[in-house]
Amino acid sequence: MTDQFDRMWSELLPIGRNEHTGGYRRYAWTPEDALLRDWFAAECRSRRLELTEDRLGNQWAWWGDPDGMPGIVSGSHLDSVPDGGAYDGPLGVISALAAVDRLQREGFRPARPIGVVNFADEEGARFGVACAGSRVITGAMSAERALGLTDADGISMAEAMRAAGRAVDIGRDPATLRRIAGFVELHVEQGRGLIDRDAAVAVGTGIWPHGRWRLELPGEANHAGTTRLEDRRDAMLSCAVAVEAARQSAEAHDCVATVGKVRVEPGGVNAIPSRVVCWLDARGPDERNVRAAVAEISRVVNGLGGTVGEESWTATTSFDPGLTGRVRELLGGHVPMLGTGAGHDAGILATAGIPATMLFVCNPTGISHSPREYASPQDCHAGVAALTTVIRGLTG
Ligand code: HGY
Ligand code: MN
Ligand code: MN
Ligand code: MN
Repeated sequence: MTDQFDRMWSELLPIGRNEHTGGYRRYAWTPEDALLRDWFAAECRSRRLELTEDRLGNQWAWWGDPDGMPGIVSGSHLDSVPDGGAYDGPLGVISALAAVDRLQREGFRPARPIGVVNFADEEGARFGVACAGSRVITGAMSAERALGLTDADGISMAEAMRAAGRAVDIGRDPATLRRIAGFVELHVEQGRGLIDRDAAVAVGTGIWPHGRWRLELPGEANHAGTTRLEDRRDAMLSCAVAVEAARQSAEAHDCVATVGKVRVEPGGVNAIPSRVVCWLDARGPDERNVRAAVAEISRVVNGLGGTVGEESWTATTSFDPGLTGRVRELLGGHVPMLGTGAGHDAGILATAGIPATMLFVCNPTGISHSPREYASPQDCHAGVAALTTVIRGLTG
């Protein structure tokens, strides 16, 4: 193997891994994140890539000077969802580094800079908003809002970054975007798109519109044993009604809705819930349908005396047709094209007008955001070979 994929993979595997479930807990600005960042920095230094970190903690490593001429960037993220899989994010970062290995070993001399990026906080598992790193550098979210996001313990992103030794600067740093002529993110496929096709790699066409909403359901704290049913105002029952409404509206509007995170107050086994906060994730091929479904769910929540707050929204993303077509051509013109319901930093960059596209690597389980997520070594290496071909073609 003319790259160090297997070594990098084996080094990353244990970081943040839960030995019992096999899943990962790699949240932004935690000790696990610090290990991952240090690992990435050492890998970049060993390849003589010029490493910089921007004010939201996105790590950029450059082969060549992007201030002389904007470059082609690849990479992804190293953070995870709670008990997430091993491939979601890290496969894209390691594949980009392995592609650099292959190009450096063949004596390739790029005509434009090549960048590798580790985006900060892509999953939003700790602070609640996905793709925080790419949203801030593209202006999709203000640095003030991002740095003010708090985790379940009330710690803000700014405090967490300071605790991780970062000087928190909310000033503008427009330089980052100017350095990117194109972005190609390799990612494990998070659905069944490639399973039914005899292909290891697909090219991305775009990302469904998707958003996150915070639902608050009120109730009245009371004793679980002495309060008659007719006297109860149980916030958890309201939450259950809201979740069922989400399922029905999603079905009625050809989209998907998930409530995967719930906070019950006061949280005692023998205390009737006085308040439930939960987060709705809704997505689908058609924006109007997603909006209609969320509007219906909101009416149910409001009818229960609750509130609905939009936390993030990403409109339909179509990857740059020129770049996508060129990538497909470089791969021989016949690899499958796939849209996805999963959000990615490539989608945030594309929304900001940066030419971006994706490569997906087959996941035979069709499962992601789970320890069961998987990609075979053969398909992972096919992904590196494809990414190497693409980067060589775009920078030669
Ligand atoms: O939520 C998503 O679709 C992505 O994994 N952040
Ligand atoms: Mn993910
Ligand atoms: Mn991801
Ligand atoms: Mn309707």
